[in-house]
Amino acid sequence: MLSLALAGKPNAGKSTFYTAATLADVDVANYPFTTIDSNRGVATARTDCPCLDLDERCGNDRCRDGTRYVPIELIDVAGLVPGAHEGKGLGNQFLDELTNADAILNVLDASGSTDEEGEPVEEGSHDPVEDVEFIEREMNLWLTGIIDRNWESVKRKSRSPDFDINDALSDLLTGFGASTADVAACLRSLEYPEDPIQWTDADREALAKTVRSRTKPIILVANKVDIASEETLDRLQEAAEIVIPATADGELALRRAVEAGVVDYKPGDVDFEITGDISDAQEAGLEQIREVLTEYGGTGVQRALNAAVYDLLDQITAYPVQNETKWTDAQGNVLPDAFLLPEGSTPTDLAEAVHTDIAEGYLHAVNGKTKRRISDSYELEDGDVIKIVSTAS
Ligand SMILES: Nc1nc2c(ncn2[C@@H]2O[C@H](COP(=O)(O)OP(=O)(O)O)[C@@H](O)[C@H]2O)c(=O)[nH]1
Ligand SMILES: [Mg+2]
Repeated sequence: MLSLALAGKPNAGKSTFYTAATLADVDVANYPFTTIDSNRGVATARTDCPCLDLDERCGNDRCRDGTRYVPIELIDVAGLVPGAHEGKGLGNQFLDELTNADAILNVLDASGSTDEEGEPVEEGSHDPVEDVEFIEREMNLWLTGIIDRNWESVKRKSRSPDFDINDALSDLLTGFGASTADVAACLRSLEYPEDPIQWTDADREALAKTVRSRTKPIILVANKVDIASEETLDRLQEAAEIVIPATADGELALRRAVEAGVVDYKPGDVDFEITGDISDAQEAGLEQIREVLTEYGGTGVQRALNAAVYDLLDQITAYPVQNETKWTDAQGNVLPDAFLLPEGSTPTDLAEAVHTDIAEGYLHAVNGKTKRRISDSYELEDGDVIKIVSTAS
């Protein structure tokens, strides 16, 4: 399952974001690792369900009236402080937690009410733009440290006649979540001395940066927009490529209100409806949240998850079915599963994601929308409904 990590300074709102994003997940029991520890849970990406093309909605647990929620893993990494790569704070432990992540949501306090160490200060007295690069810098330094500490062993290996720099570095970097293909791509983009003995600190640092940005891309979540100044937000928007204004607190309040049955709201909606009896104070609180939603087109929590999944990681959603006409599985469930796959994935990649047995017995695939057989090299499109014909199914 795709994995996103929330990183940032203490008090930026990571845990609030995490709680909101993982609350009211209908199907958590099906995902055993949701209970591995308290800071790893199931959140979702939001997309249009293909059942919108059918006469009736599919009725899947994760489909709400044609809005489909696809499970992803979310990790709440405890707060990082500057110097974490040297073990400051609880540094290394937390950087290790980032290892499993496919992408990082850098949550920062856009209101400037926490200083560089994450200590509360008077609102607006810290410039959050200074926090933008900090996660990236700590991760780069941390990875550089790992490469530096292991360079002796790379040099030793290089004396062997069948030495291959790509293999040696892949061994070193798998722990960071970098595949052999990732390492090869990074090396192609760099200029470096043939002989590891001649590598300089700058060469190793450049390698670390490239590997980090390829395997742990980052988007910025400008949290606490409800109390942030517009001027700061404008500057934040310019400081990074993808910046999502958000109110984690607002999302949490809405999801709790939904749980209590007093509000009608789907995560990612740009508005909500009050449907139950609430106190004047509660209503005033919700109306304040509505103002933020109206201004920013939602609370930003779902938008941040979606931006990471679909924009940063370039995923598509594909729906495997057994019956290409009814879009059902063997039990008659309509659109039972949704899989996130990287853009450019093929029917065989989908088969692999469903089950290795299905992949091994793969014969061909049928596009559920056109009912036509598709080639093995067909590039899946977002929202495709695919029947995989396999000796194993
Ligand atoms: N005003 C405002 N406060 C928020 C928002 N999100 C979180 N907070 C508050 O910020 C504080 C720190 O939040 P927490 O999630 O514990 O931060 P963490 O240390 O990054 O996990 C708490 O008091 C939250 O209620 C938000 O969107 N707006
Ligand atoms: Mg926390």
